Amino acid sequence: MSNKIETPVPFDVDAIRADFPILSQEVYGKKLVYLDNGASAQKPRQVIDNISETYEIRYANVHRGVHYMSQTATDAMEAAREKVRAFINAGSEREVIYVRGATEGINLVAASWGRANLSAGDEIILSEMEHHSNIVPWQLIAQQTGAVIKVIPITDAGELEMEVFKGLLSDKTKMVAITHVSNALGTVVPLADIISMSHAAGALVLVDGCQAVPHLAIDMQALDADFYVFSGHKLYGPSGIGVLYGKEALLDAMPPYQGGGEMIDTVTFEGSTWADLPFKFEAGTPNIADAIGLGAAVDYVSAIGFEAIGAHENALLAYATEKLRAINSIRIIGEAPEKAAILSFLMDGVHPHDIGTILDREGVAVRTGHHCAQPVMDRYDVAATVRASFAMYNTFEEVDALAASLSKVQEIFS
Ligand code: C6P
Repeated sequence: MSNKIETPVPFDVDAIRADFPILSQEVYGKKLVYLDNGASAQKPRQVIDNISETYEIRYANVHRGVHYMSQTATDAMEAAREKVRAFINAGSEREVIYVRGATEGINLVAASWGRANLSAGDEIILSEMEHHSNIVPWQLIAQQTGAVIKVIPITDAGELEMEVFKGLLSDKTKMVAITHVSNALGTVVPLADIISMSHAAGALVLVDGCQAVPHLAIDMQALDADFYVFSGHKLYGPSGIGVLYGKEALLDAMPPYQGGGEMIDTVTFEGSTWADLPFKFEAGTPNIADAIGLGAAVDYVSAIGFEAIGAHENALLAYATEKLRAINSIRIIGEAPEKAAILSFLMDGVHPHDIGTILDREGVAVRTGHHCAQPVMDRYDVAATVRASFAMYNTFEEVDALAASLSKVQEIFS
């Protein structure tokens, strides 16, 4: 058992676990140890109930009907938007666009802002630690506009080479698109510096906040990012719903991304005019129940608070790092001083997929592979890693279970 590390603030992890029905399951006759939260987090009863309640008592299409049920659903969806606004401290609900997830949010900005603002020779700066979702949409728009992509390299420890970044910035730089927390390494990037340096060079900044929002408090007005995206499903909310935050003046000036119902003001065959924000970017019937469910997830996380969540997860990460370092065949990939809840590693002579399969039989769910971050794998000259990613409901005993299962893998292969 653990040589007891404690979360340094009062934190009732058992009470939290009791909210998540799936966590009490057994797999292959073993207690489920769910350490794949970076891929998707489990849902508390409060979110699950909220989604079924929507279909039971407040469901109809939104923003269209004069009837009671449509107005009730519309009110609930817009109340959830206000919860999200408060959660990220955006200045206005007009800056909170519902999208399918981070991927769609980045595609929206790359396509809409990019088509209107990029031309041949303009530069987009990305980093070597980006998820494919924050690479490919920029490659697509670069191909269409003749813009050029530049890449910030990373150090052996998994930090951004900030001096190189400084050198890459110029009056050609139009966009810096950067992750807040790396999904493959866990690195928390120095966002405040990146944003102020980019703005000083006249560039905009899009932040991929997918792996940050479940772990860190974020404040759009303090951060001053131009765009920020995240997915609901990593924040204990439903899948199929996410958020694009954008500064109002920028969103106002951008052309629509998709056309259809909801996003128009008037339509004739001669031409159409657009609805106001945020609806200009929400074409078609939205994901109503999941948008409302995202509001329930935001309520859930906010009630616990990031001080407590961060303290617990950081203690788990420190404990897990120490435990894995003690297994001599393990090499941790990503050892930046600022990390959030993610531990990627390799074991000498054992393929990550074999590790993942053996761990699975022990009830321990981890992700193995390139984590949709192939440039990170190339940087460390590996094909794949094993990744344990923690959530607020994980325990020190679960870290012990991970370490014990890894010792078993080592024995099997030695
Ligand atoms: N990363 C992981 O296991 P979507 O699929 O749109 O909800 O999120 C995409 C995405 C974008 N940026 C980062 C930093 C991410 O981590 C992810 C999703 C998952 O790491 C699934 S590949």
